[in-house]
Amino acid sequence: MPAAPTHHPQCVLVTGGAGFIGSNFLLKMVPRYPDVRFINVDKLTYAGNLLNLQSIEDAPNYVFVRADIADRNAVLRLFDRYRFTTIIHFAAESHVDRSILAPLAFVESNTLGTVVLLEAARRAWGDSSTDRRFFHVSTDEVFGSLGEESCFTLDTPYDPHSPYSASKAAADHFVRAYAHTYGLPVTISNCSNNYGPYQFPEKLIPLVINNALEKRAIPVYGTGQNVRDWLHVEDHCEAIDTMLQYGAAGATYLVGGHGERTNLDLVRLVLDLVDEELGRIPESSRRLITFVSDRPGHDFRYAIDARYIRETLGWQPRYTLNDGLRATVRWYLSHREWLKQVLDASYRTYYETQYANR
Ligand code: NAD
Ligand code: TDX
Repeated sequence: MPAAPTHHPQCVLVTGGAGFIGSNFLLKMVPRYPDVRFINVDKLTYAGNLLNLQSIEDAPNYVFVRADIADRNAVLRLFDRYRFTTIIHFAAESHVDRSILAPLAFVESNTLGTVVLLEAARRAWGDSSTDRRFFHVSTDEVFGSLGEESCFTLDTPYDPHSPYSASKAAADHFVRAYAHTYGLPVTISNCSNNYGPYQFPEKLIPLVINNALEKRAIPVYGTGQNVRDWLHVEDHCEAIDTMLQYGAAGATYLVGGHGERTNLDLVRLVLDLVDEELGRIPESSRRLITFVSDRPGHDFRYAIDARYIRETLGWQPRYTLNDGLRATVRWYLSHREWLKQVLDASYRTYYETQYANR
């Protein structure tokens, strides 16, 4: 790691802190940095859950505000009330399948919401050269799809394919435009697929665990040969902490787990772990695997070349995929109340819409 920090966070606006990655981040950082104030701003969509944050809700350095980042007046009021030194921007509509069903919410939250934040930061920070940072959490999906070989690098051109990734790519372009035009001090990270505690069970890994628990069919899109690069969410949160404090202003970092698997291999691995943890007959849950029609425009493969962050900032993942998946399966099996609470009527309606007649 470089010797000296490049940024010293004091008052941090965390957007989307009630979601999967945001809550994992706050659960770690609020106790770790008692002298730093964290203001969590979240709209509490179906994906936001304050239950995740119960252990820090009374911490003296933590505040929750319910607001929509695309609501300009609400965001300006926040910037009037707090003197933010730092913005860590997680808030987004994050599920590709939902973006295919209803794209406009993605443009509003992911693209417009980001520009509203950038504009508020530019007004609040002016052209002051004091220590400020806008940290934008983006995704590897902005680069499109890889073939069997090679990885996404810092030179890979943008080529988003889904409404979700297009809305994130547009946001990335605006972040760079604000850096270039107004000198806003920004950092962008493009990360691969995360997994771990508190992930909403619309995403592949928690969906597989939950359906296996309920002995329901496990829907695998197409032939299951698509490849994702899986990173444990705690490794991602540590990477963000490092990039924020030690990364160069204006830099982009690619963050990945070297955890490439085909979806079918991954699903089998998760099911075998569930069987082992529940004492079921080994490999018995594999019979639940059901091939369903493919996701429209389904990207074939994602993989990250994370050399730059490793070589410049010394970050690398700590979890192996096997250990991370075992810990994740155990977490879901021991948090059935959390699962029950998020699997409400709106989840069932979504599930019916997404998976009926596939
Ligand atoms: P998530 O869907 O679990 O959580 C998103 C949070 O943002 C929720 O709490 C939601 O209520 C909030 N939110 C949504 N729209 C909002 C709005 N308009 N105003 C305020 N709050 C709003 O998502 P996640 O998986 O935690 O992803 C967080 C960020 O990381 C996203 O920007 C996503 O694009 C990015 N990312 C995710 C992954 C992944 O694998 N999950 C990988 C790379 C990058
Ligand atoms: O039921 C399913 N069956 C299936 O085969 C689901 C939900 C998914 N899949 C496949 C599609 C993908 O190839 O599994 C893979 C992973 O799917 P998701 O969990 O939906 O993730 P993905 O589409 O890869 O996007 C994720 O990683 C990048 C996050 O949702 C994004 O927010 C992040 O930016």
